[in-house]
Amino acid sequence: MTDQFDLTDEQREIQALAQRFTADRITPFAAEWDERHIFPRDTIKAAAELGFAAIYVSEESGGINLGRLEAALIMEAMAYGCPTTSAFISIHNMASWIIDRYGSAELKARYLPDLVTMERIASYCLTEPGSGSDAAALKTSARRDGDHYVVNGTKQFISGAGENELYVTMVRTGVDGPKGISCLVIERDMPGVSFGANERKLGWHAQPTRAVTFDNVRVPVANRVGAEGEGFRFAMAGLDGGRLNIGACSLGGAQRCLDEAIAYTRDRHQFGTALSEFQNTQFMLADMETELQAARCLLYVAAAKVSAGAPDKTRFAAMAKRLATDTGSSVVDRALQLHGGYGYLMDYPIERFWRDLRVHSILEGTNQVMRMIVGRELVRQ
Ligand code: FAD
Ligand code: 2MC
Repeated sequence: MTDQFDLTDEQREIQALAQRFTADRITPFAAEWDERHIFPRDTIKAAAELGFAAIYVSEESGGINLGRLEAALIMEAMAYGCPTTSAFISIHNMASWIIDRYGSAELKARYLPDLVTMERIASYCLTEPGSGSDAAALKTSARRDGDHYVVNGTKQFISGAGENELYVTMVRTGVDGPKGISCLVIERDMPGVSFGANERKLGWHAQPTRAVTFDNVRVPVANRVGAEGEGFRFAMAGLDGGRLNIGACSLGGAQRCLDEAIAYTRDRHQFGTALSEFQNTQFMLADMETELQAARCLLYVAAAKVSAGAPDKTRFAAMAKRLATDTGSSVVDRALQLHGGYGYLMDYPIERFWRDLRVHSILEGTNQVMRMIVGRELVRQ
């Protein structure tokens, strides 16, 4: 029985590799990236050298072709240093996987070599100003004109926008609703592509978020991923994995804050004793550890289901994302409380994780949407 619930040797190796990378290249610098709003492109590119830009891209396309559990382990490890950077790399993985999984041989040959090395980085563009949770209501239009589509519309809240070279974009080519949506790879330098101002955010300071506007952008038909009308399904399938990764980013960030809280409460004395000797402290730490382990177990099961293509994979990914992100934020909040006033200061890392993890309950589908996915499947006849 134990074997079934343990990581394999190979999984432990990949986890250790990601942990070493994080300790060397992320953790020492993350506070400065946050404070000075630095986008660490060199570090992100160094992650690509380890294969982390194409974790579940096939080997024939240059990826390392691992499963979703391995991806979660990598994201969790990197989020221990910087959830923002880890999540950024996750989004690139999601966009690259969509091209590898559903794109034509020609499209893959054109883009994947640069994506796996992160010579070029990809954004994922679904959200619009008028359609967030109701993603299938998107309006960005792609009208066919010979060998091209003419794309018009605006995407909102796009991670990496302006910096990234490629935009895996859901557009409307047909009827209203999900069946009229297609997926196009749009290049930053195509005429008519422009970007809004970098959003001023509560967290995720180490990466830009901007609106992307398409004004009569002529995109070759050859840049369409799959057939017309399949884009929404690709977008959702991508998010099955993305949601696991975002959950893993919350777990990694929360684990860091739990470790910081244990160290801090052993060190800090009040009323003549270490804070860690108070039963209240031990009970809080015990609950944080228990809840984190429970969320991690569900996330790893969900990851195994997405890898295996299980029929209930989407429901499990939604449950795991909901639980891991809510639990992660709650653990970080309690870690902050255990630091007292010092937890509120930028001299300690907790407040950064508190801000960075907050958005994980909102993006890649709000946690209300996660409940919708689970709930409606439960009551479906
Ligand atoms: P809304 O959909 O307007 O929701 C507002 C509130 O209403 C939420 O609490 C929601 O849960 C609730 N609600 C909505 N419908 C229902 C319902 N039926 N039942 C109950 N409650 C409901 N998008 C991309 O495509 N690509 C990106 O790279 C990207 N990066 C992002 C980065 C950041 C920092 C942020 C903040 C967002 C990013 N997003 C991105 C967008 C993100 O996915 C959306 O913000 C999210 O899906 C919610 O959409 P919305 O903001 O329009 O909120
Ligand atoms: N995999 C494959 N196909 C899927 C799927 C999945 N996980 N989920 C849905 N589909 C298919 C579904 O089978 C259906 O096709 P068919 O009619 O052929 O069976 C089609 O897609 C439409 O699905 P629904 O009927 O479920 O669509 P609906 O409009 O009712 O709701 C909902 C979909 C609410 C789940 C979806 O709009 C959603 O996930 N909203 C949240 C948006 C979101 O997550 N945005 C994240 C943006 S990215 C981001 O934030 C980043 C930081 C990158």
